[in-house]
Amino acid sequence: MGRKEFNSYSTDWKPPTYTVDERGKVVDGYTPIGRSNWGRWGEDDVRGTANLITPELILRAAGLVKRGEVFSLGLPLAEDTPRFPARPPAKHYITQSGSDAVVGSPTSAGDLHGFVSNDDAIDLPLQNATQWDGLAHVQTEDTLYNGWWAGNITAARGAEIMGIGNMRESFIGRGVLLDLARHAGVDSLEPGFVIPPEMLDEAIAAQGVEVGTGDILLLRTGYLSRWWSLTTGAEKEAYFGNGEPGLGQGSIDWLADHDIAAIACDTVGLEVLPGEPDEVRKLPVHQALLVDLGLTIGELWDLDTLAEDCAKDGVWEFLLVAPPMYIPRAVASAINPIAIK
Ligand code: UVW
Repeated sequence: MGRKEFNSYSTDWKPPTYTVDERGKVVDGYTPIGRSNWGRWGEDDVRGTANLITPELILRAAGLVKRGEVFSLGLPLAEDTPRFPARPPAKHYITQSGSDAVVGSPTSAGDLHGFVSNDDAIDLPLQNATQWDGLAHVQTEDTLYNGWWAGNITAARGAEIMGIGNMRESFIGRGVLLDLARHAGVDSLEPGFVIPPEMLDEAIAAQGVEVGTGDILLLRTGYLSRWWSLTTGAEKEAYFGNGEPGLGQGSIDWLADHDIAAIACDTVGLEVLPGEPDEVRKLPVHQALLVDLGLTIGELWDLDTLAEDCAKDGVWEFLLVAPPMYIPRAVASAINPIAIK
């Protein structure tokens, strides 16, 4: 970057050497450094591994519903909900209140005068609370998944390419939960703990479940359940600021090998924080999954109640219904994922 802070510049900055073609794709620029799904679903693809969920897989996932038991995996969209401290909390407010009518103030205009209703709104950072991070969330060397240029996303016009709205019919399929905290015999994996790929295999074997093509994989670390035991605001800020357990670079090939459609977890960032000492780039799991593999990431999913139920009946697979909101040019979406057993 040329700019460091106000009125201060780095002499290390170099202008880009790549060019951009007429479709908005980078030419002679970044290409994935490891496993890659670029081109797998065509040059124009903007959905990545969401393409793996076929109608046949959705039908099969629907067959997993045996008891009609429904689990909401979404955190409340409220000011005190767990969130990354650098992002402001959700702010919900009433825009029109029927209470005003009680004291005689009209709440509706024109023909509707006399009709009394309550309206509301919410200010919500889309990377907060339970969310999908869409494929436009992260760029590597000015490049997004499948070689799209980062210049397609601007503050003025949003994500003109690869907005989360492309996924509005996605992420309905077979969900598989791996309860890594339970498998390790702890309430919560420790901040900074790197989940090794062998641990994923061990949990799969211990739970007697399989993970394969088109699945939506959910990882429970126990991180959120510990958060609920904190009482003061300062404790909560410190908790989120002091790292979290998560995937390391060693799991990237595992995820690519298992050909999953999406991955979600109960932490803020899915990957281990602080990062590993030998990391090849910043937040390497984000860059590998979102940019190189086109694999959508879910964060801050509330998996505790579902995990309790799965431990009780020994069934760790279910129908998962988790499409993002249809916000055409957004890069992420808050969601209320639903698991049905
Ligand atoms: C972190 O905040 C670490 O990740 P994300 O931007 O995906 O929420």
